[in-house]
Amino acid sequence: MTDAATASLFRYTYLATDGAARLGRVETAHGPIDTPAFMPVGTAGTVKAMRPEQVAETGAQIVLGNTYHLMLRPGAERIARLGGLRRFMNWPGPVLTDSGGFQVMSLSTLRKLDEDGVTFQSHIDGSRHRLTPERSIEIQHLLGSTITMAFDECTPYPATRDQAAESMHLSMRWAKRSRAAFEQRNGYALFGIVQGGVYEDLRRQSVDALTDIGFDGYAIGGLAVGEPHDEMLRVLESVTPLLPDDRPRYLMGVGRPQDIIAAVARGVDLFDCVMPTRSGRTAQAFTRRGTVNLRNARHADDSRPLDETCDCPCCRDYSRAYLHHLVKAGEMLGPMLLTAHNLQHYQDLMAGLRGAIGEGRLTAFLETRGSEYASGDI
Ligand code: PRF
Ligand code: ZN
Repeated sequence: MTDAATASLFRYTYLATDGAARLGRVETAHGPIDTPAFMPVGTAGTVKAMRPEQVAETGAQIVLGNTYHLMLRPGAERIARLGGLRRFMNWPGPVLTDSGGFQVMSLSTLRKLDEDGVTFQSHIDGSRHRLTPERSIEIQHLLGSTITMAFDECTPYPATRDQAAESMHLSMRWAKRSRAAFEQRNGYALFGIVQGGVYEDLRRQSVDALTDIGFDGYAIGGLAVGEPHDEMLRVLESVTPLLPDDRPRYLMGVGRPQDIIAAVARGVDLFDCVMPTRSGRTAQAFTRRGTVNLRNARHADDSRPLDETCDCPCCRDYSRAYLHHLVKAGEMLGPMLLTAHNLQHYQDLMAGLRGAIGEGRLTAFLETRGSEYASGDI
């Protein structure tokens, strides 16, 4: 195949815009992704409590995996021998893998960062490991990742301007090394990650550095790390207009439904977050009227479904009383049903956003759905 044909197999096109929001589609070697899209988190090669078929039934088209967890257990070389992550976990669609630096900083002990990379101890058994841009890209290649993420440092919050600048420049040097280490293949992609903390001029420098290198997509990192909600929106508003409009934009680790809605309105296409899956395991359910805690005794005699407007297996076939019982009894089916519901809720939200953008009624959608979520716990 010619180079031109090779390059055309990973492609982002938008079909409609509404303000800064885009309705689009990403084509990959492993299938399409309709955007704006939410990617369920499958950290350790599984979307916890869900079989892949059930994940697909919610409407999810791509899942996320983690370099950090999979390199430690069961090991990237082993997964490669077993046919790659998609085959290993029986997920036929596209997979995006995070590059590891963020997880090293949040999970491992005795981390030591230098110009070349980071040395750390496993949170599982204390063994010593090293990640560099080159090794992270190699691991993601061994995993067979559809979308590989550049190796970066997520600047903590708060950070002084000097700290944020130093960290961002390191991430940009690592981005260049990530690009050089990445082997371009048909329908596979490498995304760069914008850093720079809450400083708009640093964010602009980061976008310039990444677009000079050239990536197949652009992620916005270093947000949702403790800064106030309006700070996140201010930074987003300053970054998305600078990004090339023919590449997908991914806001890493976000978020609550109201954060996703606000970011879509500002031009973001891809999201991932543990919130729907983790909440499902701690008995918290998302509904259009707010979050519901199934541990609460008020559900004990409630024969109604969790969410009348949802047609997931959990809401179709089970009562709030039964879900409450499962949670109280510590039964595994509780997390399974609540995770399925929460993922369905997130996917329905994304479908709603896509419909609204396509029909030019995003403003009305933001007003109604945004205020519904504002009610908090119900
Ligand atoms: N970098 C990477 N992964 C991430 C982040 C980041 O900044 C974040 C920040 N919200 C979540 N996951 N590589
Ligand atoms: Zn449901």
